[in-house]
Amino acid sequence: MAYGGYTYIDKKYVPAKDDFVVLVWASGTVPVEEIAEALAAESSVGTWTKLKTMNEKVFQKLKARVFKIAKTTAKSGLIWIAYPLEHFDVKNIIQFQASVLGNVFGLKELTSMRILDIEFPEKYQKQFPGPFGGIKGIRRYVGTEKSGRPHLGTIVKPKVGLTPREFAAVAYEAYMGGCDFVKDDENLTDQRFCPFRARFEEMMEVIDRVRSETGRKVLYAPNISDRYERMMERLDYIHFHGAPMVMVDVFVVGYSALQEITGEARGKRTFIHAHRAGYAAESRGEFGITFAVHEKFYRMLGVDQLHVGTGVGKMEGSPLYIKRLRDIVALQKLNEKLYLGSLAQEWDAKIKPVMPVASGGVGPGIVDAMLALHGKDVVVQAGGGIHGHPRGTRAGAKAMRQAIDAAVKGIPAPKYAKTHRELAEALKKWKYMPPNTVKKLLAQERKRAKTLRKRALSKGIKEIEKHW
Ligand code: CAP
Ligand code: MG
Repeated sequence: MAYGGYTYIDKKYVPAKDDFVVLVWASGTVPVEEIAEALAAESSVGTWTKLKTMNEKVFQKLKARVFKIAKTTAKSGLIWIAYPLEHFDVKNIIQFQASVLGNVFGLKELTSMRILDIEFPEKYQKQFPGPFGGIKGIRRYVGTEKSGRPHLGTIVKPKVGLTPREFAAVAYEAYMGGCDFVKDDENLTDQRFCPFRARFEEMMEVIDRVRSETGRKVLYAPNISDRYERMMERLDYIHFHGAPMVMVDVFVVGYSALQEITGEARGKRTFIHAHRAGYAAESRGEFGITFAVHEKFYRMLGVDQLHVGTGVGKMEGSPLYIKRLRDIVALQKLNEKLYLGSLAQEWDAKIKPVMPVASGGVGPGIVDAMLALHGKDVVVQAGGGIHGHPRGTRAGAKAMRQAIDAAVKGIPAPKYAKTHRELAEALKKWKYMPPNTVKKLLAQERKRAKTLRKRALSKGIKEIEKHW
């Protein structure tokens, strides 16, 4: 088997310490070995035909090596590819994308392809700074290092339309009800009805007021997403005013600008809240990149808070899959859990843990179940679940805080609600989801890991997706 006159399959190859390992699902109109050859060639040194310009030294030094294939059918399966570190430019994520996440998607013999995971070697990680604050830094700022409780955040709703003063008034109520964190929505930036600076100034007043009335330090993440110059200008502006955090729609902004922003923000000791709007466009179809891959880049570049999904709310992702996405940003070391299409990952010490954000359809009724999955190192973030409370934002935030307190104490929300009015009102409007379903599911999957792994190997992406 070969592609363009060269062969890239080497089943005896053992990935070196500095290699990247990429796990791919692919199916096509030709045997899976041929697909594997094509992927390895096109993403490294090869092309469709033999080259007069190729030499053995270049080929051996820079080629990608397919070291394992698990066939599902003759024309589909999981493929493991190793890439040498030298193949990749220093600190250049764009070049990485153009190689590993590039042309391969367009090869016409493919009928489906997913980049399921990438294991990044330590040497590559070391080229990046990692988060400036991450979980620890944010906790230090808010003052929750000791208690270790989950943070409560909100997105001001409606998403767009409020004036700066109206926006800040909603935020004030949210903080006073117990929110640690308020953010703009992903589609609110600098529109005429709510200019960035006017909103920011109103918010600074609110934050000072909350500080003087309660003694609490709370956070606000203004959405700076825009073309590069504007983002830099806004970063300067908020820094000049002594504010500690910005928000970026990281996926749609793209890596090139994001890398500049994270670098600049780090120099200014500014936290970054990373919203992932748009990521699902490339992870829910026949061709795509799993969000786990992007998370790893975001962590290396150094965002401090990152949306990872809830597992039980309104957005896609099963509990087990979301647990994996959460662990990738929050833990220092991950074992291989192949049945879910994942690889092992060990993070360099300076690539610190990022605070996961669980958001999307969150209300007091699902906090128990959500924390059973996420643990305490998480921002529990609710928009509709706070501003939709029958008695408004302040009561909504109180109800959320009560739900979090109950979960941390191990008391079911309905029981806690007997002595907590706001929670009781919320549970009348929104259903309660007991945590047992999530706990059972996680335990079962863990127990059946071996069987699931075998089935995933024999049945491929459809089987893996069942657990996503
Ligand atoms: C949540 C949210 C967030 C999503 C993003 C929204 O509002 O503000 O953007 O959570 O999804 O606009 O939907 P609600 P994800 O609390 O009212 O649902 O975190 O999965 O990227
Ligand atoms: Mg939103």
